[in-house]
Amino acid sequence: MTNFFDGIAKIAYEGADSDNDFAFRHYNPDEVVLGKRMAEHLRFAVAYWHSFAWPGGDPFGGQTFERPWFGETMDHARLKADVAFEMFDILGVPFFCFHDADVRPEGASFAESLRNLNAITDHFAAKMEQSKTRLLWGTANLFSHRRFMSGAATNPDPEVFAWSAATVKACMDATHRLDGQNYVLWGGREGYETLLNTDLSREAEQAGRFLQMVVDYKHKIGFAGTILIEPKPQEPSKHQYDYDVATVYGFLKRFGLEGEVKVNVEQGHAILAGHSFEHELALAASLGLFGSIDMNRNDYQSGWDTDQFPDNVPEMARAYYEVLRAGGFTTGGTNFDAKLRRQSLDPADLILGHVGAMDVCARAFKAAAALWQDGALEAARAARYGGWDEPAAKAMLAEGTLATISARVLRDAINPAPRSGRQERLENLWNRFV
Ligand code: XUL
Ligand code: CO
Repeated sequence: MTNFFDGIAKIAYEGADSDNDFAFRHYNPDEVVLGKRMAEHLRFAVAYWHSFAWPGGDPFGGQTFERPWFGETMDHARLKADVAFEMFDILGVPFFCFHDADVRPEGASFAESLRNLNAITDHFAAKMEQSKTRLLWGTANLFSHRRFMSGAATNPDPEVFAWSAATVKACMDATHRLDGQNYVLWGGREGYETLLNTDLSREAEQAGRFLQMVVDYKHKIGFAGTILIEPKPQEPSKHQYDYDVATVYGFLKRFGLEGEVKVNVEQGHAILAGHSFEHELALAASLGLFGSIDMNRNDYQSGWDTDQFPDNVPEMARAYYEVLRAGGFTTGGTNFDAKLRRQSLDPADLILGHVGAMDVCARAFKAAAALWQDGALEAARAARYGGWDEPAAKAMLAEGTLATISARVLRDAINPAPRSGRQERLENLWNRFV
């Protein structure tokens, strides 16, 4: 025991009327909803980087957090892991996620960094034998170190491409070793700052080739998890190539990878791209790309990636309704890619940020599940498209031409009568559940 969370006991479900800060009011992992335990529907994950590696800086000031594991030695890294697994246990979270750079000190050479990563992977493996927490996904940090300032796979320097490929191999090996459910690629620096120095065609070819290598390696080592791309439109780069779900789909099609790679959709990134979270989720599902979610919001006023814990039940309910329509998570889950506010110094803040987020998600999920079970919304949607079940409509779609359709419009004197979209009625229905 490290005693970092001194005196904080395991969080239990106490029901909506509890006045205990350190209790769940809505997240009851064992409650069965739609035939499955809530824990299995929601599949919560803690993000190692924000909770244990982020020092509390912002563009105007540095570190505010003081943690006994801040330091660049393996002893620090092991202490950090010990505290992390203590928090996973207090929260009862089934999963965690990490980047290489969150968990090990950077070495003086690639070989030393690799040795450090492998040693921490061993440490994680030993801890996971005593813990119920599993790995939702691993990933490589190809954006913080200055070597990646002009991109990783899309860098003009082939040596950075090589370094990035070797890094992703190491992170995939660690993820595979720890039986990760997914492997994520977020290309924070895969984009450009100015077109004046950028060759878009080359950079796209490099990114496509890189992803093909990732998919080949997955099959070579027999990694059974899902490869996920996490779209984001900008920040840190001015323009990022994985802008949104639609852009990622076009990229995957171009390189023949649409059957191999899915998406990890983040709430805050969806908003930065000018979409809603539910739009990105619905589109991912309709394109066969839905994989996992990062459930962290941005501040709607400041307009940048503030990575806050979710606090808005109606918004999260829209998201979980789309998750249910997509058939729920398979390898994916709900990762809190969220950090505390930099004034939230206390160990208790770290616990309470997650407790609140898990409760908001559970409450939203239950509302979405009740509406899904009720079926009225899906019935209304199906009725709206009911005309397409008629034989003539089916034939038109299957074998019609402009000429045959035109002949039928004239012959049958077709004259469509506009019908209400019933939006207000459906909004009222929605609000009866949320
Ligand atoms: C950055 C972001 C990352 C990815 C993993 O905005 O969301 O933390 O989730 O690299
Ligand atoms: Co994210």
